Amino acid sequence: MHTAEKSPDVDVVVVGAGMSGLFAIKALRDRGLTAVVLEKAPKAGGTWYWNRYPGARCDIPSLEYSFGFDPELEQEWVWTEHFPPQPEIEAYLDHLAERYDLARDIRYSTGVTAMTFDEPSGTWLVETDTDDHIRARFCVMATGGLSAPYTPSWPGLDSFAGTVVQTSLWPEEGVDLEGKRIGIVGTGSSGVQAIPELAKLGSHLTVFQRTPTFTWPSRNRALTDEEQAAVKARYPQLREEQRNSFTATAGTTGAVILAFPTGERRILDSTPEEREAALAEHGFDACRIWSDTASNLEANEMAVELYREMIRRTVRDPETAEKLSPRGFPLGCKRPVLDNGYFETFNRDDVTLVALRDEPIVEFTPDGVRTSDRFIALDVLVLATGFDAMTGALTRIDLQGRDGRRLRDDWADGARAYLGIGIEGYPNLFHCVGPGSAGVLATYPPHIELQVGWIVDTVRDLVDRGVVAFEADRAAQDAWCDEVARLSAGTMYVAPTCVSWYNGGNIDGKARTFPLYLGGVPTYMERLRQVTAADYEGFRIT
Ligand code: N01
Repeated sequence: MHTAEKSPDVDVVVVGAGMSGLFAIKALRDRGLTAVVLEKAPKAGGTWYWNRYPGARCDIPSLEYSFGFDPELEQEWVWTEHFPPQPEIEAYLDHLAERYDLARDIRYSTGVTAMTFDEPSGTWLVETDTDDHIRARFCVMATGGLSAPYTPSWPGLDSFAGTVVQTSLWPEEGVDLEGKRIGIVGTGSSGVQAIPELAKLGSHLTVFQRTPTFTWPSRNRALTDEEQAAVKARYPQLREEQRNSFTATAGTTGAVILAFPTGERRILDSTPEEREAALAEHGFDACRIWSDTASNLEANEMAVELYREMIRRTVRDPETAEKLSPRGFPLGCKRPVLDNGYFETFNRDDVTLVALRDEPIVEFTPDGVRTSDRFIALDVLVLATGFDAMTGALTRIDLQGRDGRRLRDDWADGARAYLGIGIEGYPNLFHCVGPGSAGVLATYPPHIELQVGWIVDTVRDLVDRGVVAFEADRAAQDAWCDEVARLSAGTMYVAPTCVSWYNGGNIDGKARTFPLYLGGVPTYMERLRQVTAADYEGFRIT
């Protein structure tokens, strides 16, 4: 095709209409750019559309887990609970789409299958499963960090005659669980939230656990009118606090995201009496109040023992308590989990725990599952088995950059990106909260406003300047990846015994790297500002 025939249909294709995509489309439009959003789901919402399993809710306070770009919106929107339940966040995002008339630029039920960069014209051709071919000058990948579900395979799974459902692909019409024998695999955040609810709905619940979880009582509660009004009265300050906070949170919310220790006292110096007093005062949180657990594995193990003691005090059956107790990996290496009565659920007569390391799954049959020790009849199998996190949503697209390079090949040994935004070899492509940014270590809406705001401002500037290609420089990308690695060195996130979706260890065969920027949001944003001021230092402009 002649270059002239490759003139773009739009300035920007945005992939995904979750939080980042909705913000991006509004911001692009506000800056006078044309854009089309391609969204696989039949409606907006991203994570908060797909994850509609019983018990799904956010673990960041609702008044913080929201956008601050429109003072009227944040004043008018009413949250009902401290931690917002999924339906409420979905309704909030629906409202956003409607309030700013975003839907007119969104093509729903349209999954992106392939993207190819054409170097002479400096354009991307985006192809979809509905046979769209859209040519754009720039692409903004608002594909989410936890949006590519991971489905393990077991022998015979296809023969299982009951219902199989993934928490992250929960159907809008719901699943009939009433009185059913339910099995659930996975005890991360999704499993821990679903388990107490599934136990209430089914006639029996079997929990298949591979690795025990650190989870803390959420102490969720209804929001009173008074506390909501108090926050709304100081919203500008709260947003400022978020922008200036390491994790884009206000107050003490950051502890939820990082599980960093909050106290000043060393557990290594503590007496048994002090530790007992800590248990009496803080319960499960007693393991998080010491200063030395993030940097010293011996201290960390002492704190974990406090945690195990709390499980023993909560779960009546000693054998079940022991199976639920984390061992062999440090506290704080994974995303902390918040629960609503998780351990108490194992005191119910109609809930059974199967520890898969002692008793692995052998096969599924039409009627249920056979482990090494027994047969368990099931009507419904729920998979809370997590995600091919941070990279999966991009590598599942056939994404071809310059010179026919394919992203899934380039990232086979781990994601590499400059500033978590641009990728060498893939010009004119921007990634929202991608690998190399603070990403999931920050509260999404404020982080999105800052980082996606930077992307949109940059695109506006590049369009005004008639730039054909804007690409991360190899040396700058390498230096940034080194910086990301340097910041995580010595932390629990990269402890050899830590297996998590943060470091790719949750997926068989996936490269083990920790691609999150641990410098905090303010430092990250300062860096972006410096890059802009130095005429996009680290990017090559053609
Ligand atoms: O996924 P996970 P998730 N056989 O990867 C198990 C966010 N989130 O969806 O630990 C048996 O944490 C796996 O076992 P193991 C939040 O950031 C937030 O729960 O690998 N088991 C693990 O138990 C969170 O961190 C909220 O040994 C298998 C589970 O499946 C992130 O999403 C709510 C298995 C996966 O846990 C991901 O959470 C929900 C196999 N073959 C999610 N494969 C809130 O805001 C996997 N597992 C509250």
